[in-house]
Amino acid sequence: MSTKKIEIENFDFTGLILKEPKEKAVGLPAIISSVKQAAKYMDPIDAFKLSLKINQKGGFDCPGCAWPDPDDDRSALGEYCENGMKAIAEEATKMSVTKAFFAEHSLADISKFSDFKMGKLGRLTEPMVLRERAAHYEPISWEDAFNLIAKELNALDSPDEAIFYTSGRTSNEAAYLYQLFIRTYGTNNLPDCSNMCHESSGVALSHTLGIGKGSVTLNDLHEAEVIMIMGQNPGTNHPRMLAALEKCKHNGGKIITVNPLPEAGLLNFTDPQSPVRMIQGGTSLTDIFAPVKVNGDVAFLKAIMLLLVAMEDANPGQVLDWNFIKEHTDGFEDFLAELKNEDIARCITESGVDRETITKVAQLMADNEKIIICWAMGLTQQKNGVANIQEVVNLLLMKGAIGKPGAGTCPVRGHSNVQGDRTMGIWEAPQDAFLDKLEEVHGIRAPRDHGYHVVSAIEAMKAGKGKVFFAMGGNFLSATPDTHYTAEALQNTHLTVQISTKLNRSHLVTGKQALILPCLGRTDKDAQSSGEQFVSCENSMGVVQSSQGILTPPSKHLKSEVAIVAEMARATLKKSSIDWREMAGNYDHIREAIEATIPGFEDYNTRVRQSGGFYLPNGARVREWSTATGKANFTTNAIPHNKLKEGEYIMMTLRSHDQYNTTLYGLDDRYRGIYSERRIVMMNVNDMRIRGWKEKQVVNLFSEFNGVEREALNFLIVPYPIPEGNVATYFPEANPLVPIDSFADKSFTPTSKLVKITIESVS
Ligand SMILES: Nc1nc2c(c(=O)[nH]1)N[C@H]1C(S)=C(S)[C@@H](COP(=O)(O)OP(=O)(O)OC[C@H]3O[C@@H](n4cnc5c(=O)[nH]c(N)nc54)[C@H](O)[C@@H]3O)O[C@H]1N2
Ligand SMILES: Nc1nc2c(c(=O)[nH]1)N[C@H]1C(S)=C(S)[C@@H](COP(=O)(O)OP(=O)(O)OC[C@H]3O[C@@H](n4cnc5c(=O)[nH]c(N)nc54)[C@H](O)[C@@H]3O)O[C@H]1N2
Ligand SMILES: [Mo]
Repeated sequence: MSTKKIEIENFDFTGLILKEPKEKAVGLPAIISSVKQAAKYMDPIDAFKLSLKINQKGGFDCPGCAWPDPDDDRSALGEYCENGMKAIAEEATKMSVTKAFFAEHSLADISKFSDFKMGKLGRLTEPMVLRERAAHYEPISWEDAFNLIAKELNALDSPDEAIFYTSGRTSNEAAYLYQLFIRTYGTNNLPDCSNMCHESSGVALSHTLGIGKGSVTLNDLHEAEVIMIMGQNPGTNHPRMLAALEKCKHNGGKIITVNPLPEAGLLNFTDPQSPVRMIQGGTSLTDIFAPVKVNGDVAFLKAIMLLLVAMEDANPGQVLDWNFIKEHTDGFEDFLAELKNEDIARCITESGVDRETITKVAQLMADNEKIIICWAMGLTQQKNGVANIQEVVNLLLMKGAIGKPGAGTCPVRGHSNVQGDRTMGIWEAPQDAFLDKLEEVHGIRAPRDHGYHVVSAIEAMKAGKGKVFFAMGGNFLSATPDTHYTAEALQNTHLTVQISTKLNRSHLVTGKQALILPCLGRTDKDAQSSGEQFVSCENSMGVVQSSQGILTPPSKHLKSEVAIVAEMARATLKKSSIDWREMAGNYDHIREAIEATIPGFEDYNTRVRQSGGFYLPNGARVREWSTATGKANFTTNAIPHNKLKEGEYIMMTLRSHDQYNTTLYGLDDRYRGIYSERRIVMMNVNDMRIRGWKEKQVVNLFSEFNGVEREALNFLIVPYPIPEGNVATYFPEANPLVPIDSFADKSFTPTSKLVKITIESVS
């Protein structure tokens, strides 16, 4: 028996180097950076083959982000981007983790590796089991692994004691089959990464517009007169979005950026596919930069709306879209009355943006009709995440800027198929209509009680009510809030199972027993009994497209996610009337079931084979409102107050340029000028001066919430242009500070961008 400790965090510094933050994104340095990454970790022929197929019609869907591909012409070089290439290099690496590695290294040994080093070990190659009290993982046959899962699942007092997490890379086919298995087994415990991501968008948009997805298409972005980008860093996280913004500017559009940080990618951009423009120096993207305080967005939006109302009063009929408001919306009177109660001076102060800038933004909104608002985690991961997005909707509704060309809502999704997974029924709170259909199509009885989301799943495991934890991808331990609390929760279970491509810390912090089930990735060929298969994914704008890998898998022991689910279902559900093997043998059969169950997938097998795929129906896009009122709803939302005591700061946790969530491509954050170190805290120089602190000062961070103290030790201060009172750290290093019980109202999304902390100098 091993008594050695599993490390949950790694505190070592790696050698901080600071340079001036960049004012320009992409261009030549981006190409060099991704080529270096590919050259270092991939076979050169594989790298070349993949670069030609990425996001091409009939190619594979980049496992990076969920940004859509152009409907028409796509660059011959592939819809290429630096971070897409890095995502691929990470998956198509020539390195691999074999049974010899696990024989040599105990869990305790591996846990001493940094996350960066662990990721670089390469692809997982065969199923492994961690027996009770063992110090090492050992090989297990697939059959024994499925039998172990079946035994544990069937031994539970209730199916609700099992929890099935999903990350957002899972294809439509695997996701549909997975939820079908889970519901046939008998639970709706389907937490997913959306719970930590765009759940606030889903909740807000469903209530106000009747669909939890955005309303715009890529062409709308090209056509917009004004695009406002809130709480999003596309230069790093959605690089191909910059090309759409550039097109918008080229067509005369204006861009407003609302962000506490002057993110490089939004200031200036050079398209890597345009050598001429690369030499010319690129396009300046942002016309107005509004540096809001963290969580100042409701106040900011209300200030703009108050100015619009004032302009409308001065010029009746010139500013607001009365026809739209009358015909399509509900609740305008109440909304307006509440809005007029707000004091504009107070809104401006609370937003952190000066009056002049806010007036300029309001003027642009007043003068134009085709307006798009884009947002990501800066708005959703807040206590008032749902309110943030409802205010975004209010502003668009006043202007009638939804459901017409060049206008609408644009929540920019994260994982490449996170939106598709939800469409497929990966949701702890499924609608009855969906469950009715599932029952009808498959002759099963679907459970009706809603299941656990991420936060309640952790609480359930902590309380001993969640006994088997299953993860379809992802890195639950490191991605969730309150890392040490989550670790205790996972360690409380009987069995943890991870279907994964790469080793991560969730494989080390386990239940009494643990399984690693290695699977094929997006870039791998997927051969089943009827031949080679393709899968399909839905991007941020509701386009469903096929994706087919082209590389020989890194090991012959890998199974596809679909095959794993099917075999697990066969082992667990002895009397199931569903032919799991037939579906796994030919994914067309899964798509037939999807077509029968979910609206919008008519002729799925034909249309998914069409070049470029097809659009799913979207009510908001055509002004059909599936809301309780049958109209688009205005809402009223209070301005949040974050009173800080002396020495308190609001911390947001961000992605660096060299990471994909918990996967670290490298240790640099090139655009922000922060190199070779991740244990940093960005701080305003005035705040530093008050405390007498210098650049690279070593500090510890503490958060106190509902009487519980949390800490994250050993961080280096980086002076940065961030509003006073706000600080920024990287995710996942700062996750131990995010309280488990601090989540957004209504959406339960952890407040990863709103953590009150104190900071103490170490020396
Ligand atoms: N290369 C790469 N691509 C990715 C990912 C990755 O890790 N790496 N992750 C994927 C995933 S899952 C997701 S969800 C997306 C995430 O994409 P983003 O949401 O762009 O990612 P974050 O780093 O969380 O950045 C949030 C931005 O919000 C700003 N912000 C923070 N607080 C506030 C606030 O109160 N108000 C406003 N207005 N802004 C605020 C921050 O300064 C930052 O610019 O990216 C996806 N794409
Ligand atoms: N503090 C803080 N916490 C956050 C956030 C934040 O901004 N701040 N962001 C949140 C957000 S937006 C999200 S989406 C979550 C992300 O949470 P997750 O989705 O759980 O985390 P990832 O790091 O994306 O998961 C990476 C792992 O997925 C596995 N993987 C990769 N590709 C595949 C595949 O094709 N199939 C399978 N089966 N496995 C694969 C690999 O083993 C890899 O180690 O984190 C959330 N956590
Ligand atoms: Mo995400």
